[in-house]
Amino acid sequence: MRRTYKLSLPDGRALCLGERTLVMGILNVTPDSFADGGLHVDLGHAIDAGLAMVESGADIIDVGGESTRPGADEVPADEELRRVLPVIEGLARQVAVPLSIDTWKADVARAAVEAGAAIVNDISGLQFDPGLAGVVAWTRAALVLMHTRGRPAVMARHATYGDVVGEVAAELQARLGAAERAGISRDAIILDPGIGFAKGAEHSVALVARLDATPLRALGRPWLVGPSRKSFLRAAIGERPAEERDWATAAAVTAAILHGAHVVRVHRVAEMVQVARVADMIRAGRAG
Ligand code: PMM
Repeated sequence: MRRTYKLSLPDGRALCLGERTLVMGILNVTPDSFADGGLHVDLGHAIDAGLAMVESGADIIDVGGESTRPGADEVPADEELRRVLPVIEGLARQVAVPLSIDTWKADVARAAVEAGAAIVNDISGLQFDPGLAGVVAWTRAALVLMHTRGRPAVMARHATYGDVVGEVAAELQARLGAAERAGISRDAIILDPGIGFAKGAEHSVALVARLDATPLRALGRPWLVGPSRKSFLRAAIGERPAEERDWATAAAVTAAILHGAHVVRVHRVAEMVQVARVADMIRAGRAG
């Protein structure tokens, strides 16, 4: 059995993690994200895409206004807010599922939570902006604490590990400690191994394959895994554009669930909801 967790959200709701896998739909409102760049830059289009994800069975919508693809440039907070806030405000009025804000910036997180986001999805693991932890603690938002090393522009050069599972576990343990010292409740935190972030393909593969290994399991928190359309998939399927990696994503999502992921972050929600339901069924070992 996968461990179950109850995650309290700032609006009094709670997310149940572990009974079935939750599907987080990716809504990037950036002109340059690597996997769906430019798709949702228009406001009406972005909100419609979010509504369609909910219709397709998304449990969480993750709104992001800065690309984190390897080597990407940083976006100033005011530009990031200009992109994400109208989308969060619009969706918060129309959908019941929790919204998350994919940002590492304190100012963006604060405004997004005030506008209706319930989860702060921080790819930096509270490392890039010293103000972010305080915002999460103060707003009582849930937090996705992801493993990475260095900013996206330079992270590739930090992808050196002796024991990737042990090192990622130790570094996440340190980030958990920092979060708690800043006043964030441990019960509000979801961990993420950071697929593709300061990782070579072999590291991403090892983390999915060994998500249930003792050092990671011992951290005692639920897991979000984000393999969708990522470049490590090319190690198995060869060079293909990101939009042609959805079957490969389905395999990685299945593997992540069988190894204990509680939440999967994906582009193709309708398809991956089906994938998650079948993987959950097989994991449970009984039909239905
Ligand atoms: N990957 C990306 C962006 N945000 N957040 C979390 N928690 N985990 C991830 O793996 C992750 C993320 C990059 O992918 P995208 O450009 O397709 O959103």
